[in-house]
Amino acid sequence: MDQVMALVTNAPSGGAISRRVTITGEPGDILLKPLYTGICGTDRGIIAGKLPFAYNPVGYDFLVLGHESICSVVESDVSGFKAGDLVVPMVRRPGKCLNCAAGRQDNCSDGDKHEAGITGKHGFMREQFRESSRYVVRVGDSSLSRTGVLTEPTKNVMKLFEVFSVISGRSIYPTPDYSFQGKHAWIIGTGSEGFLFSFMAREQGFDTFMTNRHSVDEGRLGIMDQFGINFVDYSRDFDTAVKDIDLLIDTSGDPTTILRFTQRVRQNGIVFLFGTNGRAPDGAMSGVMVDHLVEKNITIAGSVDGAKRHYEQAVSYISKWTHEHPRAMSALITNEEPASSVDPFKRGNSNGIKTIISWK
Ligand code: DN4
Ligand code: BGC
Ligand code: ZN
Ligand code: ZN
Repeated sequence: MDQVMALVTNAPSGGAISRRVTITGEPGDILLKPLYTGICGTDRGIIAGKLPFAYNPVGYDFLVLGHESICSVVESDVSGFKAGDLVVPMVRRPGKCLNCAAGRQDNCSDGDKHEAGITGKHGFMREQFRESSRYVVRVGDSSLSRTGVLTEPTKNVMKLFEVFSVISGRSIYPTPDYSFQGKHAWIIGTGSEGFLFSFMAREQGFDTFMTNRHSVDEGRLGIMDQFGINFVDYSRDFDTAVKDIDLLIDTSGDPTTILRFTQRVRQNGIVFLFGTNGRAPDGAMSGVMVDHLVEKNITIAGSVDGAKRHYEQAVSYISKWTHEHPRAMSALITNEEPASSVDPFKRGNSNGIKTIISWK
């Protein structure tokens, strides 16, 4: 393949530069061009040199960044895809374990998979790239050429809620109509994943609360309002406001905060750990907390990544939400930057929700 412009790092040392690269021999029956790529905490961790598990592909002294994208097909050697189609490439490529062989590399049993833009496979932040159509998800709704970039982060949400349905099926939630109406979902953190989890909790019928240790800006409150989500600044109002949690989803990765909210989870409740922050201070679990978990049948579960069907479900929900709440979905994307600049990686995420890079 010819030289293309790309945003690259040197993993795991870090850094980010825009440069021309030549990448040869990548398998693929379909040629893609990104329209937009998204930046998440994983990308920021890699360029800061804080993710020791990131590594360059074999034979390269760099790694093309990016695992969130919405792409357009440039040319296809397979039936079912044609130039101009919108698609989202998946992050993970399978290793050799049984889960990977079954298409469930999201549940890889030995860690021997690769992740685009993270571990040993070049990512999507480049002018064009070849991809195997097996790892490409169709986006049939042409109005998703921008918000479709949220498909990858949303597939994590779809998988977590599938695991939720497995765990919650062990008992009957005490609603007379066997729904989740009147049940309480709490989501810790107000970043993009926190919003996407909250949107899905609303879809399931939960009374939904987003929470952080500080107040949030009008933009965030406006999005919550459109989806019917409540917000609690728990630094001001923990004792009276935080109670009767049936589903707790953490996107902060902070052990002390997770344990504090877990105290407020009631019988048959489920706690999902999703956020990761290896630098967070330790949190100690008390004997009282152990009793609380045991006596109330509370489950704590971790969830990472998602399978192809979760990407497909994510496309359907992004489409639904984009049509029902166009302003809120557009407002989730707070920053759009040109592909020529690596500044957005360095800037952090303090003011914005989701930063995307335009390749158009
Ligand atoms: P993000 O935009 O950094 O959101 C994290 C949120 O947590 C921010 O709103 C933080 O607030 C908030 N937060 C931090 N500490 C606390 C605390 N003590 N109490 C309450 N809120 C707190 O990241 P994201 O939304 O893109 O992703 C969320 C997390 O999921 C990250 O840790 C990712 O590494 C992880 N992740 C996991 C997977 C997977 O398992 C996939 C993608 C991301 P503030 O400090 O910004 O105000 O598959
Ligand atoms: C991606 C996941 C990936 C994880 C690895 C996340 O940002 O959404 O698909 O498995 O990073 O840490
Ligand atoms: Zn990510
Ligand atoms: Zn595997």
